[in-house]
Amino acid sequence: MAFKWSYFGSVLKGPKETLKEISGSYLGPTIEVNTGDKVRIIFKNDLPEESIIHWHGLDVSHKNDGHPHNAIKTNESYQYDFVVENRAGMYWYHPHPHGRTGFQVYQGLAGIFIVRDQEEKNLNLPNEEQELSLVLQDRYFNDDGQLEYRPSMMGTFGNKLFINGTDKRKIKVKQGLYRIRLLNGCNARIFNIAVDGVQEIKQIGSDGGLLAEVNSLERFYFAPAERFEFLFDFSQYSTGDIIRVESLPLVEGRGKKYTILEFEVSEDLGVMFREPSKLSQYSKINPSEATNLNSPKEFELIPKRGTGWTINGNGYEDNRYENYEIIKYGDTEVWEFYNPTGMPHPMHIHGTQFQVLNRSSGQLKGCLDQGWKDTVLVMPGDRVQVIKRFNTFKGTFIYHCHNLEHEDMSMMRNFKIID
Ligand SMILES: [Cu+2]
Repeated sequence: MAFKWSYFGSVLKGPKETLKEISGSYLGPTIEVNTGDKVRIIFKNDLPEESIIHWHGLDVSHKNDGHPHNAIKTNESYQYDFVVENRAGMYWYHPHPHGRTGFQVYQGLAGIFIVRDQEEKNLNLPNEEQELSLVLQDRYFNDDGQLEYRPSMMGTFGNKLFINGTDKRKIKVKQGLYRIRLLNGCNARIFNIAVDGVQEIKQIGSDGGLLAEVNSLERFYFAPAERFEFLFDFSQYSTGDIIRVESLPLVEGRGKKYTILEFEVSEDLGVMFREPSKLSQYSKINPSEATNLNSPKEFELIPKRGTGWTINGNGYEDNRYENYEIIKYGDTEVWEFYNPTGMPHPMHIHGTQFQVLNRSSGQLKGCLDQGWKDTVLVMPGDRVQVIKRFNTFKGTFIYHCHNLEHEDMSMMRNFKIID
């Protein structure tokens, strides 16, 4: 495949199942750990330019977060040491050097990071062969079949879809219940996902792991960096049946639907699993816990001539914060993202997972607002309030648009957690 760059890994110490290669894929190895595990990762940069790795969704200290400030040069190494504090879920890793994230991810740099815990194990969800983790990405290939990076104010969009870093978009499944995790690993593409002929998609998890109970959806917007987990029962189908996961037009009547991937039902019977009635301990953050419930911090997502995309008119500057970007350690705050532009912006905040309090366009719009989140889609015209605890690590972190071209065009800022 015409991809240039990839993460390669090997286990130096510990269980060798911690790393799993995806066969034929340009993605890095899938990393799988348990909550509470102590992890040491040595990143050696063999690229011809600066880079650093961000562990997307993991709650780690500044030093371990892949802040652009910590990017290393060619041939240099960077050591990460952290304890996995997150609950079970699908997280991921990708580069984060300022101005080059979009390009580097596009070249093939990304991988899945799975966390497991005891609570999840007790549920006996479909596992082994009946658990799928799928990364959706698009790439543009020109007439000569060469990968081409074409960034613009809109982002970059491909003419070819990849599932888990391969062009195999038909997946053979057994007749049984499956747990399917999706990650939108595209630079800029937002899907409007539906499953052909299915009225109720049974969501069980989000960015930060399992929900409290099954959430039924007919369709949903799926933005870069978001994760979505659902249960799907293939035993209701017959051998040879094809089930299509599709993307509908983002705006009804504008554009055509297209197939993202297909499941082909084989004659094999899968292991019997039951859908649990209760999923996970999940408690909503009480809004009254916030120090600023009545005066949320507002973040306006706007373009600016000469800068590109900004947050409140400010582009990214290393080691710069506005007053409102300084947070007292231990506080819980409400942040409001306001999007007066015509483009959607998936906003990602590093550090702890947050919860979506409300959005002005209403809950029925089909955005993934359930559960613990690290990325929230802010649709054109929308005001979205999220509530977040800043109670784990002090130091400097970033928040940004996860349309990677927007991020590289400066739609990123620091926030600092202080005593
Ligand atoms: Cu954006």
